[in-house]
Amino acid sequence: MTAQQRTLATQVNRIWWKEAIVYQIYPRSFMDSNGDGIGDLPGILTKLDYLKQLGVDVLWLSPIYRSPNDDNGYDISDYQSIMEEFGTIEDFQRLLREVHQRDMKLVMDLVVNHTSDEHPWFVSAKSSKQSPFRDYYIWRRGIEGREPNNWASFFGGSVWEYDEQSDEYYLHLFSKKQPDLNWENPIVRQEIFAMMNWWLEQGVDGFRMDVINAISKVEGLPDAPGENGLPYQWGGQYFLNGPNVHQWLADMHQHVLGKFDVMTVGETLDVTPAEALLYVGENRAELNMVFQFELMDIDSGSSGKWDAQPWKLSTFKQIFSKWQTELHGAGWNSLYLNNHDQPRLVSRFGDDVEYRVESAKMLATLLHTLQGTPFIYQGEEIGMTNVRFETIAEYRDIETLNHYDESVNRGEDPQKLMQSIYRKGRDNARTPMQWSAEQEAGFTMGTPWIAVNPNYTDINAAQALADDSSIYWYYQRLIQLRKQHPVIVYGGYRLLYPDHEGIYAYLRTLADETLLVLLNFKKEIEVISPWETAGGFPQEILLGNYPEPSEGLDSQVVLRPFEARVYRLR
Ligand code: TEU
Ligand code: CA
Repeated sequence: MTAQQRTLATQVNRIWWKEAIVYQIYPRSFMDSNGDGIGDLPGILTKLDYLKQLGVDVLWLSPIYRSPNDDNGYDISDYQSIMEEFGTIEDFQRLLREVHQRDMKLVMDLVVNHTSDEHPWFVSAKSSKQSPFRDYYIWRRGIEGREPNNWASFFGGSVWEYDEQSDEYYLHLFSKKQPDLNWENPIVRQEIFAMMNWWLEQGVDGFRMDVINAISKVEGLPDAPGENGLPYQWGGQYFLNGPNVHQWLADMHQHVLGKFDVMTVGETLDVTPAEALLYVGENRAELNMVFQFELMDIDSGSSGKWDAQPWKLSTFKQIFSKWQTELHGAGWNSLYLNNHDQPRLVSRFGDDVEYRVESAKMLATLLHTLQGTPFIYQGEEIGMTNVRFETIAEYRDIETLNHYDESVNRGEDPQKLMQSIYRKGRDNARTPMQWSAEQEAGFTMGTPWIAVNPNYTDINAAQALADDSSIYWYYQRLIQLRKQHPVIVYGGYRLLYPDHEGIYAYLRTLADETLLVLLNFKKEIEVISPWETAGGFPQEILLGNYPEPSEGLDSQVVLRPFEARVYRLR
């Protein structure tokens, strides 16, 4: 036994979801099996070997429940059946079986801050104030002919929708087809816990919980300061991390999660590491990890995400370092740089033109050598990029379309709006998975629900599988590296060169093993002599994203554009 293995055996409590790699599937855009242009469960089934070969352990499916698709499944009309376009419950059971047969796990998306307005609960609630389901949602009378308060919805306009029949408004943080559930009602909590138990009894291995820190709203739902409603950045005080959220999650743990060996990750907008620890602290029985948004907000301007700004590497490093340090030994991090709501990582943080392959591998090296559970979003492993559709008519996302309409109505320049949509729109991540250079990228035999990115002829999985220097195979090596070196999962973290605007360098240490990770985030060549600061000398290079080592003095490292290296030190 090496010292490292001894440390591991005695000091570290090994847990499968800390060692796992998660792969997120956005089913609508993953693989279409029947030519209707919409990805489906039988389609996913045909790609399990591709995912297994990559080395991932857990698949997270974005919502597959019945839904009218106002927000692509994040508006659920029946929590216990499968969306017709995606298949049947039998298709689901088969998928789950085949995932388990391959020794992988499957995590469901849990969307319980709101339902669809077509959910039978809401249909009944709306039909009459006497409905037993009325109190499943949040209804208020207007004040002097206007909305009960001035909060703004994430998807534009007020959070309140007027219902003429009852002369009351209902609250929706997202679209008006996504009414918020009233978690204050204990029957609502019971219903949700029962539904979760049902899925866990089916054999699913956990949940990714949609906007879970929004379920508890501030009592009295008071007005926010400011005349035009509540901009997103201020939301925290009113409906994020609200007064009862921890009690309810503790109850959920007691009545549901604690009974199973499952993985949970909460999507939590606007949380600091200290707030995150209240959800994921190892001394608290709530969630395993959360998705933080600090990094995703790094390029947001004062008016929010659409007002995209340049970002600085020093800030980027500061954010990661803060989360690495503050959660170490106390809670657990999730690691991600994109998902179905965010632009593609290589377009946002790398270079998707000249150094697409190098920068995709460099960013992957970051995610897979930090402490936390890495999440890969479909297509990331082949370096898929943002898309630029010529007209707004080709876009599908409700957030993008509402934003465009509202802004054009306010008189903003459509050309400028398209530029910000190219940079930040959610459809960047939602174009079909690029499987091959064949028709519609091999995604469908029909017409896809959203157009494929025209670059599929060059960027696709078939090409990646055939090229042993591809991004795909690099991800496979990174995943293996993590499995071979527990220091990557359980070790400590120390940042070097905090103020450097070109290089991200850090040490990972566990017992006698120390790794040094060097990442060049720029096109310019950088030369550094890290050994003294690192307190060690190179023993071997475990991984790099350039085939040949660069020339330089022994004491120096020459980092080429977007170069990544992982050293083992002695
Ligand atoms: O996202 C929560 C959320 O706040 C996002 O709307 C985010 O602010 C936005 O996408 C940034 O552009 C979750 C889901 O991930 C998202 O797909 C859903 O639309 C949303 O909840 C409502 O369920
Ligand atoms: Ca289909």
